[in-house]
Amino acid sequence: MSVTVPFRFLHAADLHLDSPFRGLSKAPAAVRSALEQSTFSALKALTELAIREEVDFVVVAGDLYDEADSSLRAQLALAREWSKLHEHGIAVFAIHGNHDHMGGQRAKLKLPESVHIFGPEAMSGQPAYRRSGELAAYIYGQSYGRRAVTDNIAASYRPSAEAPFHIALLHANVGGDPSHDAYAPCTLRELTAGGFHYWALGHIHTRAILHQYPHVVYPGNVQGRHPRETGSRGCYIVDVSRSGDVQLDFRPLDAVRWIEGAISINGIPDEGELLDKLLEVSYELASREDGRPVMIRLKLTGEGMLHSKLADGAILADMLESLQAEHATEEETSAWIFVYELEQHTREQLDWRALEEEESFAGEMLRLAGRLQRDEAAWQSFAREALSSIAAHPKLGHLQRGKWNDPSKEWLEQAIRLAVGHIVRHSGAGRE
Ligand SMILES: [Mn+2]
Repeated sequence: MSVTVPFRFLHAADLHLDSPFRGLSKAPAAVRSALEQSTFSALKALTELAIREEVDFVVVAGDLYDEADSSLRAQLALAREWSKLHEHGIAVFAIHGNHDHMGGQRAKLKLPESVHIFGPEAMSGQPAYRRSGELAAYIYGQSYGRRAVTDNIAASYRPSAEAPFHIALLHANVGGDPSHDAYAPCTLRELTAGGFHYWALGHIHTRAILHQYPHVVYPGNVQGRHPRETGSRGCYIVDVSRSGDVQLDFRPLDAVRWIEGAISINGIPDEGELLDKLLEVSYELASREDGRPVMIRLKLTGEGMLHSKLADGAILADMLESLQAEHATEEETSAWIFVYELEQHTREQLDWRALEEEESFAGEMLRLAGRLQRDEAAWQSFAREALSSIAAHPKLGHLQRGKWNDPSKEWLEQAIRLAVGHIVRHSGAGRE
């Protein structure tokens, strides 16, 4: 395939403007306000990126607003940012998704004429031009008219015009991702067979390139909205060459990043050293996020003498507070660190070697685990038998995506530590 002219566009989705951040009443004011501003900051970063990278146009695949009855603040922000793009000759093509469907209440704000929002009735198409005026592509889309669109709208998408390149905007759950609502369900196969060159998707918040030539792409959301949306969030800059080559370049836009890390208590003698270690690890984690403010969840793992102290919730809470206080001193800088949660996953320190020799149920279990560790075939058949009822269960079987049939040795390690730990705790055996 060859296109008439090379061009560049920006693909984003799921801006979720004015997302609320709940459950952070104890966070310092600077942290709370940065989070409240974060979706707006990401939008501004998007505008700046589009201008700096001299893209020809921007496509946004739904969930511009977090709520269908969107706040005036969110609408004003979008109108303001898109006016800036308009001034730079950058057109915007967008659809509404389930969060910001067109059935909601909105002020009638005037958007620049270079912004095109696709309607909810049916798929329609629009020409997209390079900033220098040549026709670059046709863009197609259909917005949600109500929250729950459960029919396959992709099935009605057709490339209609004689354009050199066809870009389809779609807010949908492709392939039935169970972690997101099954809106506008469709399969990857349907999309790749549809005659489009690039499916600019939205809805799933974790970026993924599902297919190349034709490209089927989720850019993910532009800002993590809660602790489970970890890691960098942003958009793709897409370059289409004269010969039809498509190149994607991910660019982060997030203003605050949610991350997590784990610290083992093995060998740490007291709370003072643990606090030092927690500080060190949080700096180390934050330093990998190119100077962005970070929200960190730290998990305490391992076995050691601190376990029994940490099992006391009050000490854990004190530890978290001290850690937050240490970080609060740098709050003035733009790259602040806030540890919002300290999770306790530690275990009692056991004398595993003595236990393995012991004539007890725990000892017998440890010896069995040892034999299974050494004998792959024995482990496979043992695990399959033990897990067969879960694998056959109509709902549970989907968890872990069929990994029940390929049991990991790590499970054995985790299971034996958990089981023996419980037994010992209730019998008093094997303690150091
Ligand atoms: Mn969304």
